[in-house]
Amino acid sequence: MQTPLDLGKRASASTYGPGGVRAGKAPFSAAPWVALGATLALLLAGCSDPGLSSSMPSVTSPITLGDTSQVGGIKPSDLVSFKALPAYSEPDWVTREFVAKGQLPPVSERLPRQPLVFGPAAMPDGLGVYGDVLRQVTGGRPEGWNYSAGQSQGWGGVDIGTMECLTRTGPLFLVDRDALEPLPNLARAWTWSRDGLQLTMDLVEGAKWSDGHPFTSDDVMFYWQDNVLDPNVSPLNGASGESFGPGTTLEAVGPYRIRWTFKRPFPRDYLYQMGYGKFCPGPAHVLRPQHPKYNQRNSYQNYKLAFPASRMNFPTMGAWVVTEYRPDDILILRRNPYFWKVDASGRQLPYLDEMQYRLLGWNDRDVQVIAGGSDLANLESPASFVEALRGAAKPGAGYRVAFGPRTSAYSVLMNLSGNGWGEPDGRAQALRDLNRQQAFRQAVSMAMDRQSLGLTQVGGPFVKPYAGGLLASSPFYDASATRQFDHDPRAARALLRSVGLIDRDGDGYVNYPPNVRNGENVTAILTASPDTITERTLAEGVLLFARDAGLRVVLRFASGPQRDALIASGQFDWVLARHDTTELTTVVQGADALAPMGPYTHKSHRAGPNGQLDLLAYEREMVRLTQAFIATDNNSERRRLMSQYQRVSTEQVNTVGLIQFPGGLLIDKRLANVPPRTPTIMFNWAEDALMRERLFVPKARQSRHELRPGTLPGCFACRSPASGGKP
Ligand code: BQZ
Repeated sequence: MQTPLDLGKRASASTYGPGGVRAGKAPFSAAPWVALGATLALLLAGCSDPGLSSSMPSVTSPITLGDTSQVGGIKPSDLVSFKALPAYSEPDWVTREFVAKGQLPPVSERLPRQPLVFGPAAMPDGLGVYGDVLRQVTGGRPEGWNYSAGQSQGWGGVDIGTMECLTRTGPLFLVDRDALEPLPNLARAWTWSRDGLQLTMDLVEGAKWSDGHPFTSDDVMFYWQDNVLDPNVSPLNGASGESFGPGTTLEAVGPYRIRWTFKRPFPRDYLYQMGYGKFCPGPAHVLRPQHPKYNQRNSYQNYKLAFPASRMNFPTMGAWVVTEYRPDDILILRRNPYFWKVDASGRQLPYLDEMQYRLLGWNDRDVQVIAGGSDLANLESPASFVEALRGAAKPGAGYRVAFGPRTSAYSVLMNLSGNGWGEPDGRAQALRDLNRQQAFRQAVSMAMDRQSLGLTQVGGPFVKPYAGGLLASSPFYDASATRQFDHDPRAARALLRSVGLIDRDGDGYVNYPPNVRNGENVTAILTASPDTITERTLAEGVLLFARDAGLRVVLRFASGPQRDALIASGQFDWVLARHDTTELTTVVQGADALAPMGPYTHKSHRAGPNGQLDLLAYEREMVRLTQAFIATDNNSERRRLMSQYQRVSTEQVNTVGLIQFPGGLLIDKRLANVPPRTPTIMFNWAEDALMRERLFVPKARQSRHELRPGTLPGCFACRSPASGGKP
């Protein structure tokens, strides 16, 4: 699909590759896209699928892209519970080729005393059958398997398929709002002490890693003490001691019991932090021997890099294990023979024997499903919606499109640190001083034409303006408390003038006052990812609309890990940020990201070299409101607090919201048990919300896409016959 901005024309002399810098000149028109809406209704007809059983809701009205209220209503215990079942089973080929040949103990011995059992509410298409493969694509690349020390497995849901955490939040979009609490997972049950200062958690007794080694509290304590609390180690997804509250302690009170002690009573919000991505322990029996505390020959860098992506069969607690990796080509994962979850009939999960990840670009994810080369993709780039719908509407199309609630968004984050975070040079410091002025932030917001920014992506009802703050789909959203700054370049210029910014040299851009930076042009560098069309066109749009208000914006494109590093180290003026966390929708999960709660916790405002966090007055108010929200369970009080939060954050333009839209899923029609209206991102990414271990393909529809049928992961540390001698 051709982006409206047609970069070719303008990009001649001044363009550099990713990370390069470019200044924009010509204005653009959005009109051609408006007419697109009408054709959409036709295209949406292609979203339902007669093939699956009648209980599978067809996506007939994806246009109702409203809040999340329709989704949910299920009791947590109807989704998952822990109990012993009369009998267990596994795929016949596992029994025949492995158990019968003494290469594996019987399934009943591989499962815990009381495995996790998925209830009927988790099976919209009923109990599944074994077989087939789930093919996906990721634009990331595996760095290695030491998640505890910060290595990514390539994102795109790879780690969500291999890592298991104490609690689980992804499927919470299905849960009754009044019963909302993270689901039990590796922590199968928990009890609070009377005063709420202690939380005792029971782990799944008898669960094992995919190499058969027992999972115990030792794995939990190694992750906590020697990774989360070790200042030399930064687990992936940013877990730190602060994530669970200052002064919080954790102890093992038995091989299957742990106890938290907190400084404030009943901090239930930490149960969300114990889900994906902050408390997913790794295999201590493999990691500890490489940790410098236990192996003096190793540095912390050695420890981090001790398990490169080229090493196969790294032990997991997840449904699948990585058994093959061809760089820049493919990751193959095979079913974990020790997976500790079953369906209500005692069938050990997963149903799908293999998962494949093609290693391509982020834009290839939906393209590959449309082309029949992949089975599942998050449709998170509005610029691809039309093509995806057009493809699905074709007779005999192999996939369908399922839109979820409007939980995706983009905004511009401004670096609000005035005291040196990211070691700004003179130019950057002058810009930070402007970022810290309300009138300047409001001027930037008024400069943005959100309607047109939306239309550059896709026409029709999908994309809505986003004012910043909580997303409209949030149960805590209060429209009356949301200050919208509509597009008004003239008023924006007036606000810039009110802070002394006028175009003194007639080049169309406003200048600093003569005593600041010798009165040079104000220049803001906008850091954005080049990975998707959506991010590239939005960045261009911000540049052009800012220019219309007289503000010079320069684009700096930086990809995935590089961009994440620039942001984490504070080396940015402005960042085009995709909303890929949970706090602005769910609020209850990740609430501590709503404001700069600690010196090193917030995405766009951290402490300077002196360790001091120079909060603005409104930020202090947002911190106070967030603390009050976290400290109360009273829902009406929580709604009142979030209404105040919304008023402050949008009035102050804490972030410059741009667009909000529903994410979707592209799903191969042969896949069953896909919950209706699965959000692309809400309590976690769709790859978790979907509970992929219970997806299945009816026998009659099973494909021949499996690459390694009849094989199981080998063991990691030894050369065993089971893996045909492969390590
Ligand atoms: C989903 C997600 C699963 C990370 C990543 C990626 C990294 C960021 C972010 C998303 C990808 C997909 O997001 O875009 O749809 O599959 O993986 O983990 O953008 O570069 O660092 O925060 O979650």
